[in-house]
Amino acid sequence: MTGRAQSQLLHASVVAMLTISRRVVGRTLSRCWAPLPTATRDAKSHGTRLCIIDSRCVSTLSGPVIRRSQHNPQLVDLTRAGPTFHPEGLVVIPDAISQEEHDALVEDVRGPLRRMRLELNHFDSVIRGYKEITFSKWALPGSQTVIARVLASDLFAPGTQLHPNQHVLELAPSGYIAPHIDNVEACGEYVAGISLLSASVMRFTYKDEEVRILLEPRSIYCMSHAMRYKFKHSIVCNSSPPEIFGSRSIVRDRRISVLFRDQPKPVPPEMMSDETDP
Ligand SMILES: O=C(O)CCC(=O)C(=O)O
Repeated sequence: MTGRAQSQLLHASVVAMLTISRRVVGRTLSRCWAPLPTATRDAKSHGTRLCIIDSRCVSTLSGPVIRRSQHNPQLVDLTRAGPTFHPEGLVVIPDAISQEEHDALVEDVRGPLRRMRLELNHFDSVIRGYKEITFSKWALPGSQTVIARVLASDLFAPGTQLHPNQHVLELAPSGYIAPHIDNVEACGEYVAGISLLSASVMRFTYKDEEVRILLEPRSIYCMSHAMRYKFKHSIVCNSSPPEIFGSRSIVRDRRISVLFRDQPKPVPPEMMSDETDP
């Protein structure tokens, strides 16, 4: 049997298996996300990708696989980078989700965000002008597909235990995220984010080194290694004159991000930040 025939057979059997399991899982699909303690990527077959959560198959999906190889280096500004920059630790994938998927995510979080007040100051003073929720009730098929596609991507090393919920952060046009390192007691090695609505620039700083990335709507970024542990990251506030990235002038408007993090794990000693907090 040729490799192609073998993969077609595998594909057909997987589709048949999923058709049966989807009949069983059926309408409980969206509720499956919430109560489960961990989400582990991955299981893949040709053309059909399965999302395994605690060994239960809850979703099939179609659409392109999200792969690290889709990283676009033009979205990373290394003009002021130094020796601590870790290329593998910063992936930016443009057009990672479709416009329909983007709109589904925005629609799913619209109600919960609308009911919240804009917070002017985060408890640790890191964020200003924002709303945030922990979210798991993705109801629209487009949103569920995005979540499953991210879990099935190769952004996270195999076996990574992702938090089952996503962190959704809305930033007002006048809001900003000050330079910070995510609490290592709350999350592990990865922070990945899908950007919605408005383009923005994220800045990574470590001592006198700086790296900037351009986050377009529908893109996904993933930070890890030194970029997560040593560099502080921030989303700059709208300034006049506006932030220039390449030939573009970026004026951020209202922005929503959907963030994926993994469970806390020991920080490798060489990754300990030796910078003092601001
Ligand atoms: O909104 C984002 O993409 C980044 C959020 C962030 O910096 C954080 O939650 O630590």
